[in-house]
Amino acid sequence: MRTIYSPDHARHYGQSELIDGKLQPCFEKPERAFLVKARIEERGIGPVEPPQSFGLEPIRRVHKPDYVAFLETAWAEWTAQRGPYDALPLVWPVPGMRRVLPETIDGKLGYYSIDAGTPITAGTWQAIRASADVALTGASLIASGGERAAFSLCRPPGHHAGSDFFGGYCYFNNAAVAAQHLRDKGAARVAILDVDYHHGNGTQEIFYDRADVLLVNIHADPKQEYPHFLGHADETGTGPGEGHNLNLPLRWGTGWALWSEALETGCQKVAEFAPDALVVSLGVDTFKEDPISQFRLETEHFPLIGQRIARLGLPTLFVMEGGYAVSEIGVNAVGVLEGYLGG
Ligand code: SS9
Ligand code: ZN
Repeated sequence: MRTIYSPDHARHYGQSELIDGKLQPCFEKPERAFLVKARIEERGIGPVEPPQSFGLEPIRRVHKPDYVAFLETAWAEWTAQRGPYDALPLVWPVPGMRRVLPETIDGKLGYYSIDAGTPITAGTWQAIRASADVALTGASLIASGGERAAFSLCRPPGHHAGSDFFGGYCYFNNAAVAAQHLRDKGAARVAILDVDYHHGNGTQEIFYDRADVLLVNIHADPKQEYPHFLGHADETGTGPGEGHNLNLPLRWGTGWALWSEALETGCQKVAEFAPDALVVSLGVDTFKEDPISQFRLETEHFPLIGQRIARLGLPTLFVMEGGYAVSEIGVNAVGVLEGYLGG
């Protein structure tokens, strides 16, 4: 399997995030992608290749133009109005207020975000463009029919980013950009299977009213876990998208027995939809030792995930999402790919 990887991810290196009432070192750090790449090479999964440049047009197919423009200039605006240190938002337009775009950077940061854990740094723009290109390059390998499967080693991750907001360490929704690209290159129906520990609220927001993209999410119950305000089981899609969103929330402490049942349910839903291609939002923060998560999957379970996905028999793009147990992220992420290849 070919892996797409750009060293430009390392240009995004946040100093701190607001978590548990404290400013702490960012869990989402360059080392994550370095270690996944090293494990790909160690296990001989296949070539590691740089992305092609796709420009902003395929990104604008799922993100609003004003949001894309904001991300491009946010660092310059922040440094001009504040200083040369990371930008974080701190006030949001909740219901009861008005979402009218402010003129100053503090207001814009709140307007375009959902949390204070997702810094904008000097190299964020370059890194998020590279990450989207990594997803798009992987998608085009699948779309051309040349490859049955590919791995887009994206960083920063994407599934919390919506059509016009960032958060949860995510800026551009790489999996959504890839899924839309597959549609635009001829796939009539695309399914996205999100196995990250956290609900992919951004992906859901982007495709919620669409019948051509099925989204299945297996994640920690939002009543207990981030992102808290989306990801409930009764969210099934709207309008033409009704029935094309399946949320499978699970309680803290979930281990392989219950998690794999949800995977089975999710895979059956994908199979019924009979898509032309599958995008897997591959987070491995379901691991029992993940520092910010509360599921209990073990290293031996990750290949089983890949095996089950392989049984769907679909052209498959794996897109890297979360996973913060840095010493194990490579073993677990590549474990899924090895299970897929052997399954
Ligand atoms: C948990 C705070 C979580 C954001 C997590 C984003 C994960 C992206 N107490 N903060 S995969
Ligand atoms: Zn996650």
